[in-house]
Amino acid sequence: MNVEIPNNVDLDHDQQLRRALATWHPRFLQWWNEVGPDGFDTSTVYLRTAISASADGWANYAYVKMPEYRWGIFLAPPESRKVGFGDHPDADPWQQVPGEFRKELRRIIVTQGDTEPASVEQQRHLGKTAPSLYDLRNLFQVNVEEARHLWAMVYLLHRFFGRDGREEAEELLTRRSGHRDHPRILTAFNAPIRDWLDFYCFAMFTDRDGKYQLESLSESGFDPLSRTTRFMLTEEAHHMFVGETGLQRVVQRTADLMKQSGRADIHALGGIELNIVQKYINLWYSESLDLFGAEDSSNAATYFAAGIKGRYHEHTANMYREHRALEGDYELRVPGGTAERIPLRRAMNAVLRDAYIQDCERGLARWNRELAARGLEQRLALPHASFNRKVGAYAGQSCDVRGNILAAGEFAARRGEWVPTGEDRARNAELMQPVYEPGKIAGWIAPPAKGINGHPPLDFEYVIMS
Ligand code: BYC
Repeated sequence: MNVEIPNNVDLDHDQQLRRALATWHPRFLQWWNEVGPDGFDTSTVYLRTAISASADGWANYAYVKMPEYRWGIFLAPPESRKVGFGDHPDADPWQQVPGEFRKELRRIIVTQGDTEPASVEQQRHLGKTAPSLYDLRNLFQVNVEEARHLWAMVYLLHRFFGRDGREEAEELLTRRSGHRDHPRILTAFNAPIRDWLDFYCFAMFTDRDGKYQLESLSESGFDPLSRTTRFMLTEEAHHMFVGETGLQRVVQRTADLMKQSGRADIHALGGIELNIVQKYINLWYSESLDLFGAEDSSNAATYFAAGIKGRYHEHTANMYREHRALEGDYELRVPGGTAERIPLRRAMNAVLRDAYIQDCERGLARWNRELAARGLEQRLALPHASFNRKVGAYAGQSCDVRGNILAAGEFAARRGEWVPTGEDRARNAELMQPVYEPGKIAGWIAPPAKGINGHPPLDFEYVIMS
């Protein structure tokens, strides 16, 4: 195995891939140094590194300086399967890119790849305000793994797309989140992540879009894409855990302070008020719904027909009656409009998004249990799917969080009721002072229930500053 780049793609014997990576790898490190986590290059972090794709190989814990992290290339083990859906469900999966789908596959891989470095850029400054060493370490774990996911997509581009793949791999290091002239491809990856509530919401809602997109790509007839994304999903689970439990801990602390004081305005007591938590949820959930694309999408129909991108658990569960999706349609209700019927194949983005919404609702129910357990009446909720949308059937409509259509100008005037204002952010910034001492945690969040890899949740040096 190549010691510098752990892999299970026989890198040592793939001269073409090694040559492509020899140019790209130093450029990647330069990118990491320029826009990766700010200020912690010399710190030692207790990180998990994937060194093989076997059950015991992908979770190796050790102290590592982040720039020395060994980003690797891993594919999940091959499986005996057929394409399984679309126009040619009985075909064998493709080991090379079929010429007729080259453009589509490249576009999907580039779009997926673009989100990974974008998220690292978005989270660049968070280390300076971490509530505990446990949280700081989790942030860095997420960052190095997103960067590894970039490697995974770059592997596909280098290995299967020749010269234009190499050019796309370069571009992935050139675009920048939020940049006016060279932004990242999808909107949510250009939105700033300013504080830790943004981060937990991003990991809960935006990473969860990642889960559903990766799940649908793991069904792909292009076998290397399927195997690459299957391995990425093993890492992705931790990112969503960070988001879901992070928000849960915020809600726990807020609920404790509300119960103790008998009031909702607990900022002066050091907590984040529940209505502010709700606004962050409104913002990141609606941004993340946009990531599924339009409900009625000819691109999605093409991907499905070709066998490039399936539905959630197309193969692995008994979720669908049949796998061609040529019959039936999807009913879309738009506020103020009549129900629209979309032929099923064109509605694949909406079908995937519905599975995602159900998953998000599960998270909400979990946080609400924290409120109920303390005898509080308030509840958190997901906004209506029409709220704050810029992509798809709801784009261009102004709706409130319940889906009521607003008069012209009303959305702009009342925006601050629903999404964080500058004042809300300033109040969070007051609370979010860094806590870097083992055994300690900031006052606005409850301690984690468990530590990492059997270590104590707080009383452990997850990051050693230097
Ligand atoms: N922003 O038919 P439409 C993750 C464009 S997250 C800007 O509606 P389609 C992660 C679209 O490109 C998962 N533009 O959409 C999470 C198209 O442009 P053209 C990332 C958008 O193509 C956290 C036009 O609008 N993975 O991994 O069916 C941390 C009409 O397109 C947006 C993927 O997304 C938008 N939101 O579906 C780290 C998987 N939405 O053709 C990582 C790969 C649409 O008119 N991507 N447009 O120029 C795809 O499968 C699809 O491209 C999409 C959109 C699901 C994104």
